Amino acid sequence: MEDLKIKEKTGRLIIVAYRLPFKIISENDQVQLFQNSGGLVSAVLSLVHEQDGSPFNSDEKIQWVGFSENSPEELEGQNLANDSFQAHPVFIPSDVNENYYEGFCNNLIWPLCHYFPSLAKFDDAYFESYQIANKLFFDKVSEIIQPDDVVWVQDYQLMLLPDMIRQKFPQNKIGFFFHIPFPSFELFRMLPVKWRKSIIDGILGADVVGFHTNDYVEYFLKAARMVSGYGNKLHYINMSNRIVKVDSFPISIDYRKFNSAFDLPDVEKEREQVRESLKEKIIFSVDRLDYSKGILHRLHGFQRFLEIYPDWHEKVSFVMVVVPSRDSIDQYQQMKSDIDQTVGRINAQYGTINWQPIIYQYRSLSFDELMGMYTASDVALITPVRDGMNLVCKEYVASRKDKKGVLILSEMAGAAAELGEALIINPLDNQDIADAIIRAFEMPEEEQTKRMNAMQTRIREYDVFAWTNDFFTQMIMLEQEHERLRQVFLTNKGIDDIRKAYAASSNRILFFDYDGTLAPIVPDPSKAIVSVDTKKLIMDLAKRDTVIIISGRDRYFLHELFKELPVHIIAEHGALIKTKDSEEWTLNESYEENWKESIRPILDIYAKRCPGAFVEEKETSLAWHYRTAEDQEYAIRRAQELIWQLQSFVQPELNLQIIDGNKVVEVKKTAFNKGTAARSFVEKGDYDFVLAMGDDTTDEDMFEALPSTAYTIKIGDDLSAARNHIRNQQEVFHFLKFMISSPEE
Ligand code: GDG
Repeated sequence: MEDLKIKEKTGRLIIVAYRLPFKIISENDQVQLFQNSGGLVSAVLSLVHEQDGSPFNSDEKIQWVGFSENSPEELEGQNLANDSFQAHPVFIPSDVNENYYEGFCNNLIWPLCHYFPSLAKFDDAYFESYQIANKLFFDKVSEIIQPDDVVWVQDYQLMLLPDMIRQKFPQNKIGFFFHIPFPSFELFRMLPVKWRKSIIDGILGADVVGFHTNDYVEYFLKAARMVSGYGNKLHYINMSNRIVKVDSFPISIDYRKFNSAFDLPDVEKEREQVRESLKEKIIFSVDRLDYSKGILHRLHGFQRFLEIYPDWHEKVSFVMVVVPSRDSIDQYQQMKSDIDQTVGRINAQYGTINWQPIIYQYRSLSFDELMGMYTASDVALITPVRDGMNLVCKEYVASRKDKKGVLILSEMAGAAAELGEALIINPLDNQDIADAIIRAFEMPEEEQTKRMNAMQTRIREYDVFAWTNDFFTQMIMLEQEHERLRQVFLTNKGIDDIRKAYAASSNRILFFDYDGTLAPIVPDPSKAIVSVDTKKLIMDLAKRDTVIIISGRDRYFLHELFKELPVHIIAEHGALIKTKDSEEWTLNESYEENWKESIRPILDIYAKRCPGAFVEEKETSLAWHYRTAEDQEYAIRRAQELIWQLQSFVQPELNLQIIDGNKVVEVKKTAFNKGTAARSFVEKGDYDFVLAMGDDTTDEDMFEALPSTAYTIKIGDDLSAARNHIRNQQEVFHFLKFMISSPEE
């Protein structure tokens, strides 16, 4: 792990989140900061101060940029700091904040991301304010940022910020974490075109983008592809001059804090009080007032339980705490009144003089009260209809030092992916909830302990500290990957060194890609013809060296162009090979037929729907070309959809590779590529000089596969595994001409 850390720990950590983690109270011209004890706060504290090998300068305070409800006048001239944090308040005029926070964030993004599109309100003024507010956060970051600082932007209130920072401070490392579900594309596409593009491009300003689960990652990758045309390779998006890592980092809690609180005297007292005053079995739930939390669904499930299990009447208390939140918004007020009525109805229907089935509290609990309830309850009933992660269920599990109690958890919570030993329910299914309650009540203690143990181990091992560490480790690894792929343009000295090495060697092998390397990229692929001069140069080279033309083109095209030259030809990305002394083409032995008929119809449909695009059937691959499409923007979108469909629906056992090429989507067998083909040539001879030049993504296989002593040269400035870059195709000729000229010395 140590070698993954940043060498010079000079940077500070800047957190940007909607809220500052303090209450700022000003009295008699003096301000005091009251720090919240949220998970993120303790996690970042430990990251900077406590752990060995922290990537940050531990002498520096953590800089926290966030909205302040105080006025600038109130805070003027005050140093807003405590031992660990330096606060940087952002002041947002109330009219802007209303359209930004209550409007765009809570009336649009929140319902859309929680699959309540009918509650989403679309208003131009919302987006305008969202842009203005993100810019206000940016202005504050600009004021304080220093060259080595790492910025970590939090959540859906600040989706435009990473790119704003990237544009002005390209060298700083930026992370972004999204705390709520990222929705499927069907929902995301409901956002107006301009808004959704700003959001995707905004988030992709970060180096590492984190979500809670793999599903959210997948949905985001699809949105990035469909909205902005950015393809991904596994978890990476290549933005040409940098890579973005998009991955899941399931947020967690401070396990030890919750586990050890079990023995705190005040918690014990709370627990005993609860136990004494309530019935034999206690069910507990706590959440903010929100339609995503499934509060009404929970009540309906509990009602079903009471209905079908009368034996349990008067033996169970359901303590339901709802914490006030956003209750200035109409929908929340309406929901609050629905909850009040439903609780009243159930209590009236089933309650007796001695028994109130639901004890409903609309308030927040102190930490001790919360812990008292967690540790006194037989069941935690957590039923969100959608929840990014849900920390309450993790806290419940962690707090059970006695290893008793049963967690009933909705399958729609991100946490369900990690907590498989909970009783997993569908919150929309009342019967499912009722069945789970009875199962929990009847569960033997040994089984409770077994399940708790398994879940506790998982949460203990991946607690909130591991979460932050994981995120920053990915940032550091990405930096190393960038270092590896960094563009190093050949200098005059570099070119001269290659010339000298060329002159000093006697057995040389040279690989040249065709389109974009030997020939320019032109709109009509059939007109991409190598110039007479370049051809003559290749002839000169081929007289003394082993020269290989390595291309995705078909064999007929390449043969026609190079037939009179003594060169080897590799066609169709390594599938077909013709050596210079032979007239025969040999098919790569790994090639298998009979996969095309299942793929061709898909490509044909996409070609029919996109005027100007066409399907080319090569011997060993199928290609969907869109360079000739009439409407390029439309064709790019279609190409991305096609890639997505092929990736999602093509069975893995077909072993097909989908290549997002230059205005072409190509499908071929995975068993071979330019890398395997090039290596087979190099291994056959004892070469003392190896050179490979290419511009395309498929040339990366070749750069990766050749020995580390090879001179690998990428045409253009996209990130590449090649050792060096030259700027454009025109320079290839001059470079080669110079390489073979004799050194002066
Ligand atoms: C968002 C996402 C994601 C609640 N009531 C009291 C109280 N709490 C504390 C809990 C817990 C936190 O608030 C709630 O966290 P959740 O994760 O359950 O839910 P959201 O607020 O919606 O959070 C969510 C999270 O961000 C993190 O990424 O998991 O999916 O929606 O820590 O303990 N604490 C006290 N008294 C209360 O009355 N002391």
